[in-house]
Amino acid sequence: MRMFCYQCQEAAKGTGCTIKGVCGKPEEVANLQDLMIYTLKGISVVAQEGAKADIKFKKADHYTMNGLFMTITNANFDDAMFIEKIKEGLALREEMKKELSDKGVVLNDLHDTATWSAESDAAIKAKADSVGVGVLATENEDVRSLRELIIYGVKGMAAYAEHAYNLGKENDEIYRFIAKALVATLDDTLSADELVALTLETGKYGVDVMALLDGANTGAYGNPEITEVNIGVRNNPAVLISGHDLKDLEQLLKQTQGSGVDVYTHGEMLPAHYYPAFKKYDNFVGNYGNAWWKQKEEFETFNGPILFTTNCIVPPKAEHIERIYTTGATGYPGCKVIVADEKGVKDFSEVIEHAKRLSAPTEIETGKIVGGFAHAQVFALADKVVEAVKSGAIKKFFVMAGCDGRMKSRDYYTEFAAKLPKDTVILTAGCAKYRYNKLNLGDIAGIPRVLDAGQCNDSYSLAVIALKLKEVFELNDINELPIAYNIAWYEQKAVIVLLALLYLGVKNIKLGPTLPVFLSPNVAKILVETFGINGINNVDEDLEQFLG
Ligand code: SF4
Ligand code: SF3
Repeated sequence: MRMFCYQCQEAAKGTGCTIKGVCGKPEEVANLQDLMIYTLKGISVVAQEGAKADIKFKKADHYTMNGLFMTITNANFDDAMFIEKIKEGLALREEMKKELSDKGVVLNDLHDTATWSAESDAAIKAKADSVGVGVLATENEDVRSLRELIIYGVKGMAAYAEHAYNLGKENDEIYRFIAKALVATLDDTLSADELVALTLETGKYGVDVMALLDGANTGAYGNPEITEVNIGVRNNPAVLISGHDLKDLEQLLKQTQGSGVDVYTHGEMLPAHYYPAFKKYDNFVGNYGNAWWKQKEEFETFNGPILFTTNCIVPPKAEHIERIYTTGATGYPGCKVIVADEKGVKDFSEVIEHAKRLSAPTEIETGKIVGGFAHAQVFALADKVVEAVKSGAIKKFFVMAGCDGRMKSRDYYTEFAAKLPKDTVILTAGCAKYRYNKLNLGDIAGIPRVLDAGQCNDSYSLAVIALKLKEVFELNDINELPIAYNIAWYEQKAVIVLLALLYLGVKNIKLGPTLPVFLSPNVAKILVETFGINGINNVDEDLEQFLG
């Protein structure tokens, strides 16, 4: 087997990608991503030794966060970037070891992750391809399953931590946990029960990181508010910005002011329109297109340059590469990378000048979509919502947060939303919303039937809303609320969102369109028995089960 990856919902044949990723990730990149994780484990081993002696390595915290983020599905396909990053990691690890030994800390019997070295790019590639680095190095399938579940959780955690960090917000406890979790995945003495406990603890830090990011986003840009977002176009050249990083968007908007270049959002950047701080930019026109997987066609008609701030990148057509720019953790061979200076400032002038040489976007749809129902906005409507529940006008809420993806089986979510009774409301977040946010499902006493809280991390808002309703209705258990969970997942941010919901005590979540293949039968059994997690069936039967 040349590669093995089973971290996302599209893993080949329901077992794992072994020749090339369904996502387009080639074998070399898959193996380098494994080595990236391997390197991060080694750095965490050394960082843990430091922590015992009260010595902190801030640089390692940030390096680990970014390295994890780079390995998320569809974030980075650039083998050269991984090689450079791994070299940087090896140098950092040795620097950390030297500092520890200078301070009298004795480092004995370190794991291979913390001792291996490579003198050349070829040696790094050889190490990446070697047995013992990747997922299958753990032979027991249950231990492997739990270890990977934890690793995918911390990947999602790292992504959210990095967005918060970009806005100047950090939480050292999250970094400590990430290091602890990575080291735990090397520990052969841990029992399955201990790994299950660590999985739940991952969920706890998942809640913390989403709260941190929520505070960072709302602190910088205000609380999301009800907003109509234009989905049509204007006649100016434009930049399309995709991904999840609001700081990148802010810098782009500032730099495009007065340039004659418009800015549109794509995919997960749509919720940026809900923040008050971005409303002052009169060139921030609207959202172009749909979820990530439709980007090939949509980039064709957009005509202008595209800036990726995070996942999800689909390997572009060759003729689009020269107008695709990446930044942050993202990368794709041949695409230009915009790097921040030491103060975090990014110069997007090249992207803006590029836009001026190209045509305005071609219109693919017209109209508006409504969103902005994060916790503060919903609390502002609390009286109305509570009244609608008490009067029976709203019978049930359906949390349908998560990811979208290209599989045909995801039509389920469109059909499910369309068939929901008229006295139900969908609470959504993440790119899953594109499956039903243009269906015009109407409203209940002025409350739209699709309430979009924002990006996938804003699932935190949905949890805050649920906890608030529990308080208002004086219930003992979050599961007594008239809220059902039918969540769609694709990549590792959805894993941390799921673990966070489990940590908060949410039971009976339906997870689809398929259950993660990285859950071994025994681990899946634990999740089913302890939390009632179950897969989707067909829409009619599932509706019956939810409403019956
Ligand atoms: Fe396959 Fe998903 Fe891994 Fe890509 S990220 S290689 S599609 S399992
Ligand atoms: Fe979507 Fe990639 Fe997960 Fe942030 S953009 S939710 S899939």
